This record gives sequence, C-alpha cells and structure tokens, in this order.
Amino acid sequence: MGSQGSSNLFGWSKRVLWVDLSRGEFREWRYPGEMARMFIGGRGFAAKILWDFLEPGADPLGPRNLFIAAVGPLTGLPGPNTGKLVVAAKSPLTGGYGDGNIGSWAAVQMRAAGWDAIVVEGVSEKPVVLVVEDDRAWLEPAEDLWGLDAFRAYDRLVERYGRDAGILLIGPAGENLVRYATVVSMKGRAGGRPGIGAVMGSKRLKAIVVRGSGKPELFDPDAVMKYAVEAIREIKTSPNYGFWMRQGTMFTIEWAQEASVLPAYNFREAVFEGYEGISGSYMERIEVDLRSCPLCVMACGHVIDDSEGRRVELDYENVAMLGSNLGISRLEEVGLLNRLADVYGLDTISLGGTLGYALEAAERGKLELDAGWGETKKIARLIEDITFRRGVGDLLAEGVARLSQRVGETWYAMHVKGLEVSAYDCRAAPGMALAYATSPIGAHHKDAWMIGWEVQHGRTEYNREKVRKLIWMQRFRGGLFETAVACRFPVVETGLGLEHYVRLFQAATGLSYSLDDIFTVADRVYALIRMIWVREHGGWSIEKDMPPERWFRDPLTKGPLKGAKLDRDRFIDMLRMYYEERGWAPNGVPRPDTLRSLGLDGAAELAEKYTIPR
Ligand code: PTT
Repeated sequence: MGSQGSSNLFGWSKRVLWVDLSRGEFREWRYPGEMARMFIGGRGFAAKILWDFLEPGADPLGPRNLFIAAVGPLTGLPGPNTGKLVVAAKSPLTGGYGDGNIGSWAAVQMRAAGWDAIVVEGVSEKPVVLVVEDDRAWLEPAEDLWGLDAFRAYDRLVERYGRDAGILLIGPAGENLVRYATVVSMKGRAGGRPGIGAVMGSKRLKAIVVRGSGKPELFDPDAVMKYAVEAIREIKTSPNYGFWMRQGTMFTIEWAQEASVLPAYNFREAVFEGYEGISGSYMERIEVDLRSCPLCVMACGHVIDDSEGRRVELDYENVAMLGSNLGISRLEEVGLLNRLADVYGLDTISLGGTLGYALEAAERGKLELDAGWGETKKIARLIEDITFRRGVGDLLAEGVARLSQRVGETWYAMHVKGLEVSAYDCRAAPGMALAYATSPIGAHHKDAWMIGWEVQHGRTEYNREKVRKLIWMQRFRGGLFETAVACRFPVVETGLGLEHYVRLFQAATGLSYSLDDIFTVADRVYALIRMIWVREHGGWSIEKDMPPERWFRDPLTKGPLKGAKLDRDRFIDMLRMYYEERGWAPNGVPRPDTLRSLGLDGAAELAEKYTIPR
C-alpha cells in the first residue's frame, strides 16, 4: 500500500478521547499512525478498538462495554455530504459487533475539536452529559434531562450549549435499555440500529455535546476544495438529481411494490394493496419541509404533518416497516409511528419487525396483544409500552429473536443474528438474502443494496456473479464510506464516480491509496469484525449466517411472483462461495493465512482454533 513517503499523517488528528465514567477519568490516546493506515477511521477504528480493548464476553449493557463515536478523514470536509459519524459497541441486541451511521453536527464538531474518536467505558452513578470542547472534556449532571424525550432533551441542550453544538443523545428507549434503542441527533436523525442507544443508556450517558474551534490539518487543502466543488457540481447535474430532491428514499415504495419486495404483514407478502397511500408520490402532495444532515447537497429528509399534526421526517425503511409491514396504508398514520420512534429513540426497522411478528403471533393465538393489523392507535400505545417496558411491551423491547423464543415459534421471526431485517423481501432475491446473511451487523441493507441490481439481473438465480457483486458493494459501501465516513448517497443515488472519493482521500491525507488499497482496508475491517463475532461466540457455523426460515418455507401467495421462495441448498452453496471468495473457511471463520495477509496476526492466532479444513 503506497504512501507519500512522509511519516507525517495529514487528515487525522491522531487522537482518541477516552472517558471512564465509573472513575470520572479522561485521557487522550495518541494512537499509532499504523492504525490510521490500516483501518482509516469510523467503522475501521471501532472494529480495531473493540478487538484490542473489549473484554470477550463482556455484558453489552455492563460497564466493560465500550461506546464508540468515530469520524474519518473525509468527515467534515467541504463535501460532498460529509456530516456523518459512526457509532458502535458490542450490541445488546445481537451480542456481536454493532454499529450505525448517523448524520450530525457532532461529526463536524468532532473534527473541529480534533478528536478522531470518542470512547466511553464504565457506568456513571448518576445521569450525565459528556461535554467536549476542543481539548477539554468534562461531565455535567443530567438528572433534569433523564426521562425527557429526545426532541425535548435536544432543545434543552441547544439552549444550554448553543445552536452550533454537535449533539448525540438518547431518548427514554435508550434509558430503559430497549435492545434496539438508537442514538438520536438533530430531531430526526437516528443511528446505531443494534441498540447502540441502549449502550449509552446503560452508562447513564444521556448525551454527548461537542464543540471545536479548529479544523483538520489536510495534505493539500486547495485540492480538497477543488475536488469537493467538482463532485458537488456533478451531483447537482446528474439526471436523477431532480427526482431525488422531490422524493428522496421514498420513491422506493412504488419501486418495491412493482418489484414484489415490499414487506407486508410481517413479510407474509411482498406486495401491499394500500401502497399508494404511503408512496413517494402521495408524500409529494402533502410535504411541508425538507431537511438534511450537515454539509449535505442532496437532502433526503422529507417532512410531513403526521395524523396528530406534528412534523415528522420520513424515509423508505421507516414507512415500509411501520406501514405496509403492519398493514397501515395512510402515510400520516405511519408518520405518527415514525415520530414516536424518533422522539423515544427506537430503531424504526427493528421496531417494525418486532411489532410485525407480535401482530402475527397474536393472530395465531400465541401472544396476548391488544392490537391488530392496521390499528394505528393501538400500535402507537404498544410503542409507548415498549419504550417504558410496560406489560407485554417489556417482552417486545427485547427484539424479535428473543420474543420469538419466548412465544415458541421462530420461523416467522424476521432477523439474522438477532438484528431485524430491513424492508426488502428476499424470496425472489437470493443475492439480497446473502447481503443480509453476511452484513457485519446482522440483517441490515446498508452494506449492500443488492436488490436494486438483482431485480434486473436474473433475480432468482444463485451464482458466483452475484457473490462477487455483493463483495464489491460491501467494499465500497461498508468499507470506503463507513471508514472514510461520508454519506454514500451521492454514489448510489446520483451515480457519482468513486474516483472522486479516492482523490479527495489522497488530497486530505497525503496517502496515495488507490481504490484497490481502500478495498484492502475494507476486507481487513470485514475480517476483523467477523473475528469479533467468532470470539464472542467461541467459534462459528454456517447456520448463524442463515436468513429467516420464512423465506425458505412460505411461498408468496400474491402478486406477479406468487409461488416464489428461497431454495435452501442453492442458498447454502452461494454462502459457501461467499466464504471462498473472501478467503474464509467453509464454517465462516476467516482463514489464518487470509488474516495474516491482511496484517491481522493476533486474529489469525485465534482463527487457528476455530477454522476448519477446505
Ligand atoms: C440506518 C437505518 C435507516 S437506513 C433508516 S432510513 W435509510 C432508518 N432511519 C431511522 C430514523 O429516521 N428514525 C429512527 N428512529 N430509526 C431509524 N432507523 C433506520 O436506520 C440516514 C440516511 C439514510 S436514510 C440512509 S439509507 C443512508 N445511510 C447511510 C449509511 O448507513 N452509511 C453512510 N456512509 N451513508 C449513509 N447515507 C444515508 O443516510 P443506521 P441518518 Mg441512520 C429518522 O443509522 O444505524 O446506520 O441505520 O442515519 O443520519 O438518519 O441518515 O432509507
């Protein structure tokens, strides 16, 4: 991997702020430059820190878990869309590696304050806010904020610390340790699907507030500015830009209906009779505002008034999982459930997956529940019960994997490794099923949105071409964007070329990494994350990567793909191909020689114990 030959590292501050809440101690960790070269930042730093410092077997909701917020060398640059950061920890939902990507002023402010990551361990005796201002960090009491919803608490924090403060916080769901509580920012941004908000809650950390007055030292600031302007120009002149600005991710509802991948009634079907009422076209007619993350030039936050007349920002995943998946066909009503998730700090996808399962289990007479498909008001009450862990809500707060174990019927619990699946049915999309199966955090679409490509390329086929396509997507989406930390939408929605990011990276850091070099970093990060899972489980087996049983068992009964379901044997063949392409053993453990070739010697030692022969 090339570099400018200089030992100087530009683009990173080379500092991590380490906070121990049990002891009330703060320390600056000047990490070795090798860490930046090998892991870049964001998810790469989170994986490296968890591998090196997380005690195996630590309780995810106990003092030894580490909450991490990390930026990367592209974060906070003039553009495009760089106001993002990664939050990560051992997940209370899955017990494995968990992370999420959140748009926030905190990302920009961390760069200005000169911290590449903030790591929080221990548990505070009382609720606190961690305040970081340039080099200084301290704790402030937060008893007055504890119990407040994420929007009210945000307003209070803005009053106290100013409009320009970067704020990450949790709502009551995080405080009450709901296993899919998220971190919230800016009244409408949420990240950390696998319960990273609950990890903050377990530490009694209500919020992190960051302010900085500096700026990152870049290798060639003029070139960064020039390349950023060029990229932004290209985004804005892309043929898809106008439509994107009108609908954002909401266009996906109509697309998913047409492609028969829209989840309906807990993924019983992949078409929904009421899809028009929750569609992007309908949204355009009632939209009242448009919001974005900081430094964004292609805002995706379309805002409507919900059925109670309050503002809410919509996205496809939220609307599909809390709309069609629960049998609700009025966008304003879905908006109400979406807003509750935002103010309480619950992940909409896991919430929709858990509620969908509960409604189906109730219909089958297996769970007592005062709600049915499409009953928005009753479902809204259930969301409150989940947040405050009241009655049956306490069980639903555990997520669909644990809930289904308790109910005793697991085959229609829609999750992989404990993380509820995002909003794409896979009965006629084995490549997307493989994306869920191999995502480093459980069934999330962010690392590889295979579905868009797959519906146009032999969608029911199982082949090596799909496996290679998937790995390529994981390399740039889960690798480049999650380590350099910027929004991927310019590439995936307007077709901006990846070369823009490579030259921005080079100009920012002075490292002459090619796209292939960055992909090697991505492979290293993937292998290390897999080894975190292996270490936590004391080994691995192919069953742990399998998609939900329903997709193999229940064919679709409606729509143009009636009769479609996944084929187990062919799926397993494809999963084995995936391991092979990555240099992992047939049981899903990275081979020691693969790990050594990626410079992960410590992980290779552990892999010796668990790998199986070719
Ligand atoms: C992301 C997941 C998604 S993916 C959505 S909608 W999407 C849901 N959003 C939620 C929400 O809102 N409120 C809530 N209470 N829960 C929610 N859960 C769901 O979380 C988001 C955008 C979007 S909108 C997407 S795809 C892209 N995601 C990116 C990513 O992951 N990485 C990256 N480098 N760039 C990305 N750009 C886009 O950002 P998670 P956000 Mg989100 C209200 O966090 O855990 O990764 O799960 O972060 O700031 O809201 O931006 O159709």
